[in-house]
Amino acid sequence: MTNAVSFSSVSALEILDSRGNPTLQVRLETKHGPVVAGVPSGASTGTREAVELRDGDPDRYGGKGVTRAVANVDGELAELLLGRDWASLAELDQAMIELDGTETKARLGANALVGVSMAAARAFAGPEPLWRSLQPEGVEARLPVPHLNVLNGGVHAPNDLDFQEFMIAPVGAPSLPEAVRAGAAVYARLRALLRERGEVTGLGDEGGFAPNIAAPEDVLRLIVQAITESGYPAGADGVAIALDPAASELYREGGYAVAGETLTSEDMIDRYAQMVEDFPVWSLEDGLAEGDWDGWQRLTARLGERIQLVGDDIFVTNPGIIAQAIERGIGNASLIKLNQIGTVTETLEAQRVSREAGYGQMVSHRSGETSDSFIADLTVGTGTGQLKTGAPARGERVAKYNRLLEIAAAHPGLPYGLTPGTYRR
Ligand code: 2PG
Ligand code: MG
Repeated sequence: MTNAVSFSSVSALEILDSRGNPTLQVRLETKHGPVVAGVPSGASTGTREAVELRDGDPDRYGGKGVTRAVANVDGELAELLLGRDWASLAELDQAMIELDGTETKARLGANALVGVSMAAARAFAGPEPLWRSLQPEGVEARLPVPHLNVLNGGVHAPNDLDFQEFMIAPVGAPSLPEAVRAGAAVYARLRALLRERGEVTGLGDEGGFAPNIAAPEDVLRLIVQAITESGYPAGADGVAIALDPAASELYREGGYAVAGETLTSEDMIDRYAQMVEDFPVWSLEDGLAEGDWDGWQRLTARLGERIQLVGDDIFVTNPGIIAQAIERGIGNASLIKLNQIGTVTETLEAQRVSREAGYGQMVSHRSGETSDSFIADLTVGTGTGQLKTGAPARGERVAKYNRLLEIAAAHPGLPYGLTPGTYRR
């Protein structure tokens, strides 16, 4: 990101995301040609995320239209960006933050800002691969272990399952292509097992199957069976499991609702401890709700040496919140989502704060996605070693895995796997 960049046109278009909801596509013209970005959108969002600007007009897309955010790109943001040179992405992102003027990017919309920021990152990369231009100094680039979400519940699927995501992580694979192959094999075997059991094999929002199985332990048993029947060891030397219960969504007055029971934070922690005993679960994201900081502290004290504990809704990719959580001994890894904070520069800052504290990092898609593969490059360049971007199926999910395969083929020297020191158990 060394050469100055200027733009001759800045515009956005209202397009559809993978759930059929409107989102933005941003397009910037540079003297080297156009750069484009598609904006993701979550369903199980943290309350402290940057604000997605929606029209609220019930007559269009049930209020979810983004014409105001589009108008902000075409209007105020275009006016800001055009007619001058930009020395760096950091400078451009900072100018957008100041123009917006709110803590949460609510005035112009985080969806407008993040789209411009992602497209601008591509402009700054120029002919260089995007991942390389995002690589911080002193950080080793690497191909990540894909965390493939093969079974969906919670707000991502209309089934009986309360836990949101069951991911398979080929941590023992020798290379990225072999990891993708393992993911696809286990996914296919899981489909066959569900069919044999007479379960539905319809898909949830992230491409995982959405059967009517309520108990998370029953799902874990099935996934372990799918892994071993595909010919892989279940665990560190083969395919491990990562969970995202998205516990903020389970939390009601008085406790966590899981498979018809109401559980306290302590019950939840006991339940996870047992799962870790019984199954090759290596990573747990949002095991407790975003407001349950005391519970998170106890969860970390109990399991933090044993497995990865990832903060998503609780951290919202916010460098300040992550710093507070580190201070309080909460979690040991951050989930990284561009649109939770709203610019690429602040995302890189959240990653720096995490890295310097020795926290692991998993880059993530949103449940509403486009075919944009930006996060694949972000993951490689920042060397996080982990990317979750849904099932090995559905175009908007495989766009990211396929981009990783392209990077792997073009740069055979890149290491594959978890960042050294991040695997626990
Ligand atoms: C999550 C995400 C992505 P959403 O909870 O981690 O899988 O879901 O985009 O709906 O917030
Ligand atoms: Mg999550």
